Amino acid sequence: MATQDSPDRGLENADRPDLAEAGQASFDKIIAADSRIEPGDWMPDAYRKTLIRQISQHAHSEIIGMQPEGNWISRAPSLKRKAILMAKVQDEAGHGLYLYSAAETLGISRDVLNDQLLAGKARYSSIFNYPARNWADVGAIGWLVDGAAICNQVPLCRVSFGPYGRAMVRVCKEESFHQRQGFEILLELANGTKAQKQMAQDAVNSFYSPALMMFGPPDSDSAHSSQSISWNIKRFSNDELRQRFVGMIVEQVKVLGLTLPDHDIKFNEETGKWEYGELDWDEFNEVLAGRGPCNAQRLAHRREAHKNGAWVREAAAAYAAKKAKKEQVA
Ligand code: FAQ
Repeated sequence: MATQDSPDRGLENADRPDLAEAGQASFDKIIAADSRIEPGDWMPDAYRKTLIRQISQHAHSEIIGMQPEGNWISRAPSLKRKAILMAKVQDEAGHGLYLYSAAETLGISRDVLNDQLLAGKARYSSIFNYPARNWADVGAIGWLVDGAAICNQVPLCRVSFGPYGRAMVRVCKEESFHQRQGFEILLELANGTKAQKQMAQDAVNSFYSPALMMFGPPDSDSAHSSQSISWNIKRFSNDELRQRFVGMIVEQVKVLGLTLPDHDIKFNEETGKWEYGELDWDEFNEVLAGRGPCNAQRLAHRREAHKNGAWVREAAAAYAAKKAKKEQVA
Protein backbone atom coordinates (compact mmCIF):
# COMPACT_ATOMS: atom_id res chain seq x y z
CA MET A 1 0.00 0.00 0.00
CA ALA A 2 1.24 3.50 -0.75
CA THR A 3 2.04 5.45 2.44
CA GLN A 4 2.15 9.21 2.89
CA ASP A 5 5.94 9.20 2.54
CA SER A 6 6.37 6.66 -0.21
CA PRO A 7 7.38 7.95 -3.65
CA ASP A 8 4.15 6.75 -5.24
CA ARG A 9 1.79 7.91 -2.52
CA GLY A 10 -1.75 8.56 -3.67
CA LEU A 11 -1.52 6.42 -6.80
CA GLU A 12 -4.50 4.28 -5.91
CA ASN A 13 -8.01 4.74 -4.64
CA ALA A 14 -7.95 1.37 -2.83
CA ASP A 15 -7.13 3.14 0.44
CA ARG A 16 -10.48 4.99 0.43
CA PRO A 17 -13.18 2.72 -1.09
CA ASP A 18 -15.82 4.80 0.71
CA LEU A 19 -15.08 7.72 -1.65
CA ALA A 20 -15.37 5.75 -4.88
CA GLU A 21 -19.04 6.23 -5.76
CA ALA A 22 -19.27 9.94 -5.05
CA GLY A 23 -15.78 10.47 -6.50
CA GLN A 24 -16.65 8.76 -9.77
CA ALA A 25 -19.89 10.75 -10.07
CA SER A 26 -18.08 14.04 -9.50
CA PHE A 27 -15.30 13.07 -11.93
CA ASP A 28 -17.83 12.13 -14.63
CA LYS A 29 -19.61 15.45 -14.15
CA ILE A 30 -16.40 17.45 -14.52
CA ILE A 31 -15.42 15.56 -17.68
CA ALA A 32 -18.91 15.90 -19.17
CA ALA A 33 -18.81 19.66 -18.54
CA ASP A 34 -15.39 19.77 -20.27
CA SER A 35 -13.99 21.30 -17.11
CA ARG A 36 -10.78 20.58 -15.23
CA ILE A 37 -9.69 17.87 -12.82
CA GLU A 38 -7.26 19.23 -10.23
CA PRO A 39 -4.69 17.21 -8.23
CA GLY A 40 -6.79 17.07 -5.04
CA ASP A 41 -9.89 15.79 -6.87
CA TRP A 42 -10.89 12.15 -6.85
CA MET A 43 -9.96 10.49 -10.13
CA PRO A 44 -10.10 6.91 -11.41
CA ASP A 45 -6.84 4.98 -10.97
CA ALA A 46 -6.65 4.39 -14.72
CA TYR A 47 -6.99 8.13 -15.46
CA ARG A 48 -4.15 8.91 -13.04
CA LYS A 49 -2.02 6.12 -14.55
CA THR A 50 -2.63 7.32 -18.11
CA LEU A 51 -1.66 10.86 -17.22
CA ILE A 52 1.48 9.78 -15.39
CA ARG A 53 2.42 7.70 -18.43
CA GLN A 54 1.82 10.46 -20.95
CA ILE A 55 3.19 13.40 -18.93
CA SER A 56 6.32 11.53 -17.89
CA GLN A 57 6.97 10.33 -21.45
CA HIS A 58 6.55 13.91 -22.54
CA ALA A 59 8.96 15.17 -19.84
CA HIS A 60 11.56 12.54 -20.72
CA SER A 61 11.22 13.54 -24.40
CA GLU A 62 12.08 17.13 -23.58
CA ILE A 63 15.12 16.08 -21.54
CA ILE A 64 16.45 13.53 -24.05
CA GLY A 65 15.44 15.92 -26.83
CA MET A 66 18.08 18.38 -25.65
CA GLN A 67 20.82 16.07 -26.90
CA PRO A 68 20.62 16.20 -30.72
CA GLU A 69 20.68 20.01 -30.74
CA GLY A 70 22.86 20.40 -27.63
CA ASN A 71 25.60 18.67 -29.64
CA TRP A 72 25.55 21.62 -32.04
CA ILE A 73 25.82 24.50 -29.57
CA SER A 74 29.62 24.53 -29.77
CA ARG A 75 29.52 24.21 -33.57
CA ALA A 76 26.81 26.75 -34.41
CA PRO A 77 27.95 28.83 -37.40
CA SER A 78 27.84 32.23 -35.65
CA LEU A 79 27.60 33.81 -32.21
CA LYS A 80 23.98 34.78 -32.91
CA ARG A 81 23.05 31.21 -33.89
CA LYS A 82 24.85 29.87 -30.82
CA ALA A 83 22.92 32.20 -28.49
CA ILE A 84 19.59 31.27 -30.10
CA LEU A 85 20.29 27.54 -29.95
CA MET A 86 21.41 27.76 -26.32
CA ALA A 87 18.16 29.53 -25.43
CA LYS A 88 16.15 26.84 -27.22
CA VAL A 89 17.90 23.96 -25.49
CA GLN A 90 17.46 25.70 -22.13
CA ASP A 91 13.74 26.07 -22.88
CA GLU A 92 13.56 22.32 -23.41
CA ALA A 93 15.11 21.70 -19.99
CA GLY A 94 12.46 24.06 -18.58
CA HIS A 95 9.67 22.16 -20.35
CA GLY A 96 10.95 18.94 -18.83
CA LEU A 97 10.85 20.54 -15.39
CA TYR A 98 7.29 21.88 -15.72
CA LEU A 99 6.18 18.47 -16.92
CA TYR A 100 7.90 16.52 -14.13
CA SER A 101 6.25 18.92 -11.70
CA ALA A 102 2.85 18.33 -13.30
CA ALA A 103 3.41 14.55 -13.02
CA GLU A 104 4.40 14.94 -9.36
CA THR A 105 0.99 16.46 -8.60
CA LEU A 106 -0.42 13.03 -9.47
CA GLY A 107 1.49 11.48 -6.58
CA ILE A 108 4.64 10.12 -8.20
CA SER A 109 8.07 11.54 -7.41
CA ARG A 110 10.51 12.90 -9.93
CA ASP A 111 13.18 10.54 -8.58
CA VAL A 112 11.03 7.53 -9.44
CA LEU A 113 10.36 8.89 -12.93
CA ASN A 114 14.04 9.63 -13.45
CA ASP A 115 15.02 6.14 -12.28
CA GLN A 116 12.59 4.67 -14.82
CA LEU A 117 14.22 6.69 -17.58
CA LEU A 118 17.77 5.79 -16.57
CA ALA A 119 16.85 2.11 -16.27
CA GLY A 120 15.58 2.18 -19.87
CA LYS A 121 12.05 1.34 -18.71
CA ALA A 122 10.41 4.62 -19.74
CA ARG A 123 9.48 5.77 -23.20
CA TYR A 124 10.42 9.07 -24.78
CA SER A 125 9.60 10.33 -28.25
CA SER A 126 10.91 8.17 -31.10
CA ILE A 127 12.20 11.25 -32.92
CA PHE A 128 15.10 11.83 -30.53
CA ASN A 129 16.70 8.55 -31.54
CA TYR A 130 17.69 10.04 -34.90
CA PRO A 131 21.01 11.86 -35.30
CA ALA A 132 21.57 15.55 -36.00
CA ARG A 133 24.38 15.09 -38.52
CA ASN A 134 24.95 18.69 -39.59
CA TRP A 135 23.67 22.24 -39.19
CA ALA A 136 20.85 21.73 -41.69
CA ASP A 137 19.53 18.90 -39.50
CA VAL A 138 19.33 21.39 -36.63
CA GLY A 139 17.12 23.52 -38.89
CA ALA A 140 14.96 20.53 -39.85
CA ILE A 141 14.56 19.59 -36.17
CA GLY A 142 13.33 23.10 -35.39
CA TRP A 143 10.97 23.30 -38.36
CA LEU A 144 9.62 19.75 -38.49
CA VAL A 145 10.09 18.33 -34.98
CA ASP A 146 9.03 21.45 -33.10
CA GLY A 147 6.34 22.00 -35.73
CA ALA A 148 4.92 18.52 -35.08
CA ALA A 149 5.26 19.11 -31.33
CA ILE A 150 3.19 22.32 -31.59
CA CYS A 151 0.53 20.64 -33.69
CA ASN A 152 0.26 17.88 -31.08
CA GLN A 153 0.52 20.14 -28.04
CA VAL A 154 -1.80 23.06 -28.82
CA PRO A 155 -4.83 20.78 -28.24
CA LEU A 156 -3.14 19.62 -25.01
CA CYS A 157 -3.59 23.15 -23.61
CA ARG A 158 -7.24 22.04 -23.22
CA VAL A 159 -6.39 18.69 -21.59
CA SER A 160 -8.73 17.82 -18.71
CA PHE A 161 -5.97 17.69 -16.07
CA GLY A 162 -5.29 21.26 -14.85
CA PRO A 163 -1.52 21.24 -14.15
CA TYR A 164 -0.74 19.58 -17.51
CA GLY A 165 -2.91 22.01 -19.50
CA ARG A 166 -1.44 25.06 -17.77
CA ALA A 167 2.13 23.83 -18.37
CA MET A 168 1.27 23.31 -22.03
CA VAL A 169 0.22 26.94 -22.55
CA ARG A 170 3.71 28.16 -21.77
CA VAL A 171 5.41 25.27 -23.55
CA CYS A 172 3.49 26.01 -26.76
CA LYS A 173 4.49 29.68 -26.75
CA GLU A 174 8.14 28.68 -26.53
CA GLU A 175 7.77 25.93 -29.15
CA SER A 176 6.52 28.54 -31.62
CA PHE A 177 9.81 30.42 -31.30
CA HIS A 178 11.66 27.10 -31.70
CA GLN A 179 9.87 26.29 -34.90
CA ARG A 180 10.53 29.74 -36.34
CA GLN A 181 14.26 29.46 -35.60
CA GLY A 182 14.40 26.10 -37.43
CA PHE A 183 12.47 27.46 -40.39
CA GLU A 184 14.80 30.44 -40.55
CA ILE A 185 17.92 28.24 -40.54
CA LEU A 186 16.50 26.25 -43.45
CA LEU A 187 15.40 29.39 -45.30
CA GLU A 188 18.90 30.82 -45.12
CA LEU A 189 20.47 27.59 -46.31
CA ALA A 190 17.88 27.19 -49.06
CA ASN A 191 18.77 30.67 -50.33
CA GLY A 192 22.52 30.04 -50.04
CA THR A 193 24.86 28.18 -52.35
CA LYS A 194 23.76 25.13 -54.34
CA ALA A 195 25.50 22.88 -51.81
CA GLN A 196 23.76 24.60 -48.88
CA LYS A 197 20.36 24.25 -50.54
CA GLN A 198 21.08 20.55 -51.09
CA MET A 199 22.01 20.19 -47.40
CA ALA A 200 18.68 21.73 -46.43
CA GLN A 201 16.81 19.41 -48.80
CA ASP A 202 18.65 16.34 -47.44
CA ALA A 203 17.76 17.35 -43.89
CA VAL A 204 14.07 17.71 -44.80
CA ASN A 205 14.21 14.33 -46.56
CA SER A 206 15.66 12.70 -43.42
CA PHE A 207 13.34 14.21 -40.84
CA TYR A 208 10.04 14.18 -42.76
CA SER A 209 8.93 10.60 -41.98
CA PRO A 210 10.29 10.44 -38.41
CA ALA A 211 8.47 13.74 -37.69
CA LEU A 212 5.19 12.31 -39.01
CA MET A 213 5.68 9.26 -36.80
CA MET A 214 5.93 11.46 -33.69
CA PHE A 215 2.12 11.56 -33.67
CA GLY A 216 2.10 7.88 -32.74
CA PRO A 217 0.91 4.73 -34.50
CA PRO A 218 -2.01 4.79 -36.95
CA ASP A 219 -5.37 5.09 -35.20
CA SER A 220 -6.08 1.42 -35.89
CA ASP A 221 -3.03 0.48 -33.74
CA SER A 222 -3.32 3.17 -31.08
CA ALA A 223 -3.99 1.34 -27.82
CA HIS A 224 -4.79 4.37 -25.70
CA SER A 225 -6.50 6.86 -28.02
CA SER A 226 -10.17 6.06 -27.56
CA GLN A 227 -10.00 6.03 -23.75
CA SER A 228 -7.85 9.18 -23.68
CA ILE A 229 -10.26 10.96 -26.03
CA SER A 230 -13.22 10.04 -23.82
CA TRP A 231 -11.38 11.54 -20.81
CA ASN A 232 -10.59 14.77 -22.72
CA ILE A 233 -6.87 14.03 -22.48
CA LYS A 234 -6.48 13.66 -26.24
CA ARG A 235 -8.68 15.99 -28.29
CA PHE A 236 -7.79 14.50 -31.68
CA SER A 237 -6.59 11.12 -32.85
CA ASN A 238 -3.00 10.44 -33.95
CA ASP A 239 -3.99 10.35 -37.64
CA GLU A 240 -6.08 13.52 -37.42
CA LEU A 241 -3.14 15.48 -36.03
CA ARG A 242 -0.71 13.92 -38.51
CA GLN A 243 -3.00 14.98 -41.36
CA ARG A 244 -3.28 18.49 -39.96
CA PHE A 245 0.53 18.72 -39.74
CA VAL A 246 0.98 17.60 -43.35
CA GLY A 247 -1.43 20.35 -44.38
CA MET A 248 0.70 22.90 -42.53
CA ILE A 249 4.11 21.89 -43.89
CA VAL A 250 2.92 21.40 -47.45
CA GLU A 251 2.42 25.18 -47.66
CA GLN A 252 5.49 26.15 -45.62
CA VAL A 253 7.87 24.06 -47.74
CA LYS A 254 6.93 26.17 -50.78
CA VAL A 255 8.26 29.28 -49.02
CA LEU A 256 11.50 27.43 -48.39
CA GLY A 257 11.74 26.53 -52.07
CA LEU A 258 12.26 22.90 -51.06
CA THR A 259 10.11 19.78 -51.48
CA LEU A 260 8.70 17.11 -49.18
CA PRO A 261 9.96 13.59 -49.96
CA ASP A 262 6.44 12.28 -50.54
CA HIS A 263 4.71 12.38 -53.92
CA ASP A 264 1.45 11.02 -52.54
CA ILE A 265 0.51 14.11 -50.52
CA LYS A 266 -2.84 15.51 -51.59
CA PHE A 267 -5.95 17.01 -50.10
CA ASN A 268 -8.94 14.78 -50.59
CA GLU A 269 -11.85 17.14 -51.24
CA GLU A 270 -14.38 14.39 -50.58
CA THR A 271 -13.13 13.36 -47.13
CA GLY A 272 -11.71 16.79 -46.28
CA LYS A 273 -8.49 15.06 -45.20
CA TRP A 274 -4.85 15.21 -46.16
CA GLU A 275 -3.48 12.03 -47.67
CA TYR A 276 0.19 11.13 -47.62
CA GLY A 277 2.36 8.16 -48.60
CA GLU A 278 2.92 5.01 -46.56
CA LEU A 279 5.09 5.45 -43.49
CA ASP A 280 7.52 2.74 -42.44
CA TRP A 281 5.87 1.53 -39.23
CA ASP A 282 8.40 -1.31 -38.92
CA GLU A 283 11.05 1.36 -38.48
CA PHE A 284 8.89 3.09 -35.85
CA ASN A 285 8.47 -0.17 -33.94
CA GLU A 286 12.20 -0.85 -34.09
CA VAL A 287 12.91 2.58 -32.60
CA LEU A 288 10.32 1.97 -29.86
CA ALA A 289 11.95 -1.37 -29.12
CA GLY A 290 15.23 0.44 -28.43
CA ARG A 291 16.87 -0.37 -31.77
CA GLY A 292 16.82 3.05 -33.46
CA PRO A 293 19.97 4.75 -34.76
CA CYS A 294 20.76 6.55 -31.48
CA ASN A 295 18.76 4.86 -28.67
CA ALA A 296 21.82 3.44 -26.90
CA GLN A 297 23.82 6.66 -27.29
CA ARG A 298 20.99 8.84 -25.93
CA LEU A 299 20.49 6.75 -22.80
CA ALA A 300 24.22 6.36 -22.16
CA HIS A 301 24.64 10.12 -22.40
CA ARG A 302 21.72 10.78 -20.00
CA ARG A 303 23.14 8.30 -17.46
CA GLU A 304 26.53 9.97 -17.65
CA ALA A 305 25.02 13.45 -17.27
CA HIS A 306 23.04 12.27 -14.25
CA LYS A 307 26.19 10.83 -12.68
CA ASN A 308 28.16 14.01 -13.36
CA GLY A 309 25.40 16.12 -11.84
CA ALA A 310 25.44 14.25 -8.50
CA TRP A 311 27.56 16.91 -6.79
CA VAL A 312 25.10 19.63 -7.83
CA ARG A 313 22.16 17.71 -6.35
CA GLU A 314 24.12 17.02 -3.16
CA ALA A 315 25.15 20.67 -2.83
CA ALA A 316 21.55 21.85 -3.40
CA ALA A 317 20.24 19.40 -0.79
CA ALA A 318 22.92 20.46 1.73
CA TYR A 319 22.09 24.13 1.13
CA ALA A 320 18.35 23.49 1.55
CA ALA A 321 18.98 21.61 4.82
CA LYS A 322 21.22 24.40 6.12
CA LYS A 323 18.64 27.04 5.20
CA ALA A 324 15.81 25.08 6.85
CA LYS A 325 17.88 24.73 10.04
CA LYS A 326 18.62 28.47 10.08
CA GLU A 327 14.94 29.29 9.65
CA GLN A 328 14.07 26.94 12.53
CA VAL A 329 16.49 28.72 14.83
CA ALA A 330 15.28 32.20 13.84
N1 FAQ B 1 7.53 7.79 -29.59
O1 FAQ B 1 -1.86 4.39 -27.97
P1 FAQ B 1 -0.85 5.32 -28.47
C1 FAQ B 1 8.96 17.62 -28.40
C2 FAQ B 1 3.85 4.74 -27.78
S1 FAQ B 1 8.13 16.74 -27.24
C3 FAQ B 1 7.61 6.86 -28.62
O2 FAQ B 1 -1.22 6.12 -29.67
P2 FAQ B 1 -0.90 7.67 -26.77
C4 FAQ B 1 9.53 18.95 -28.06
C5 FAQ B 1 2.87 5.12 -26.69
O3 FAQ B 1 3.54 5.70 -25.60
C6 FAQ B 1 7.70 15.22 -28.05
N2 FAQ B 1 6.54 6.13 -28.22
O4 FAQ B 1 -0.34 6.27 -27.28
C7 FAQ B 1 10.92 19.03 -28.46
C8 FAQ B 1 2.26 3.77 -26.37
O5 FAQ B 1 3.18 2.99 -25.62
P3 FAQ B 1 2.94 2.60 -24.05
C9 FAQ B 1 6.93 14.40 -27.13
C10 FAQ B 1 5.36 6.40 -28.81
O6 FAQ B 1 -0.18 8.02 -25.54
C11 FAQ B 1 11.28 19.39 -29.74
C12 FAQ B 1 2.19 3.12 -27.73
O7 FAQ B 1 3.17 3.75 -28.54
N3 FAQ B 1 5.56 14.83 -27.13
O8 FAQ B 1 9.07 17.14 -29.45
C13 FAQ B 1 5.22 7.39 -29.79
O9 FAQ B 1 -2.38 7.67 -26.75
C14 FAQ B 1 12.62 19.46 -30.11
C15 FAQ B 1 0.81 3.21 -28.36
O10 FAQ B 1 0.52 4.55 -28.80
C16 FAQ B 1 4.65 14.25 -26.31
O11 FAQ B 1 4.97 13.36 -25.55
C17 FAQ B 1 6.36 8.10 -30.18
N4 FAQ B 1 6.33 9.04 -31.14
O12 FAQ B 1 -0.46 8.70 -27.94
C18 FAQ B 1 11.93 18.79 -27.53
C19 FAQ B 1 3.26 14.82 -26.40
N5 FAQ B 1 3.93 7.41 -30.18
O13 FAQ B 1 2.98 3.89 -23.26
C20 FAQ B 1 13.26 18.85 -27.90
C21 FAQ B 1 2.32 14.18 -25.42
C22 FAQ B 1 3.29 6.47 -29.47
O14 FAQ B 1 1.59 1.93 -23.98
C23 FAQ B 1 13.61 19.21 -29.22
N6 FAQ B 1 1.99 12.81 -25.79
N7 FAQ B 1 4.15 5.86 -28.66
O15 FAQ B 1 4.09 1.71 -23.72
C24 FAQ B 1 1.00 12.49 -26.64
O16 FAQ B 1 0.33 13.34 -27.20
C25 FAQ B 1 0.70 11.02 -26.83
O17 FAQ B 1 1.29 10.31 -25.77
C26 FAQ B 1 1.19 10.44 -28.18
C27 FAQ B 1 0.91 8.93 -28.22
C28 FAQ B 1 0.43 11.09 -29.33
C29 FAQ B 1 2.69 10.66 -28.38
